[in-house]
Amino acid sequence: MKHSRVTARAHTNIALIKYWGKRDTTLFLPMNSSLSLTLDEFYTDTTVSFIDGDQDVFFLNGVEQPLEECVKISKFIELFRTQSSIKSAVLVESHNHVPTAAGLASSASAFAALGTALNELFVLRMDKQTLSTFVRQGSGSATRSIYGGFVEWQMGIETDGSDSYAIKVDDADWNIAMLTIPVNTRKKEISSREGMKLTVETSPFYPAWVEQAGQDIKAIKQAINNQDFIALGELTEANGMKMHGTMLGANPPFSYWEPLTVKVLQRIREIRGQGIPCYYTMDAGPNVKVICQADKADEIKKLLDQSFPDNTTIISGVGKDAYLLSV
Ligand code: 2P0
Repeated sequence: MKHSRVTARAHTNIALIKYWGKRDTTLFLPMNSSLSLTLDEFYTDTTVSFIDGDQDVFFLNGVEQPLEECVKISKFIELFRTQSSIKSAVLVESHNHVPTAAGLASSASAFAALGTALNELFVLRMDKQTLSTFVRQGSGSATRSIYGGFVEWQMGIETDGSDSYAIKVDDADWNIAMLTIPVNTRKKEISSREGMKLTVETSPFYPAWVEQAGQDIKAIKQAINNQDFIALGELTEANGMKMHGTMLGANPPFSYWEPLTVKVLQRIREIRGQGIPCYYTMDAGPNVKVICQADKADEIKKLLDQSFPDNTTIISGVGKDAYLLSV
């Protein structure tokens, strides 16, 4: 049945083994496989509907977006239109549900929600794995937001991207939580897309990153299989730091770190030293995420809020698969 209006929700995800670098910038094919945790606290709701005319229209949080944003979205919608007999223009209305100033507004939940909604609107009914290959072409990290829990984005080896998709590794229903410590929520100067490109092209550390990421993903899947939280945390922390190390080797060198980032990392190591397991990771920005056991999350948040009262820590549980809210 053809629907005239569809709404979908997708949650954001934080990589424990990072995606950093593309082998194909058009198809968004990564240089390495990555693995993430989907978070229930941060998500995007997107409504799509057919409209008259030949121009797609895009509203984000109630504000009509400028042409360059619409062009990106239109390119993505085109992937679905070409698969369907329906050729209509689409109105996209997206709402990001991210706690104020958390700095986590994410292309991952955005493209996963939009793709999930378009899959239904254009009556394509692709399975989740296939949908993840479409969503990937909006933003790489969105591939993983199709599923909840621990999710692997398998890099694949084909040149057409058909085997570069997400799979669910585990429901992460064994006492897992993640904390976010917002350090600075300004828009970053170097986008992750530019940052990873510069790193691939100029950092002599990059080949070592690819090799290490390959080893880390095998080891973390073993840790998840064993429900070994300590191994999971240690691998997460080490992998994130290796990714940030590649950027210092780029030409010109760059870093997303700020002075407060270093203080937060130090404090987390201290808390761990007191016997509470917790491990940090960072993405293309100065904010810190901490993986911990869910029953310790309140205690760690209390300690962090005491040390950083202006940077309130946000606790998140495990998010579920992207889904249709209404059709
Ligand atoms: C990740 N990041 O695995 C890594 C770690 C940031 C650091 O995926 O160019 O917005 O749209 O594919 O997905 C952020 O990069 O980049 C990202 P594109 P994306 O989560």
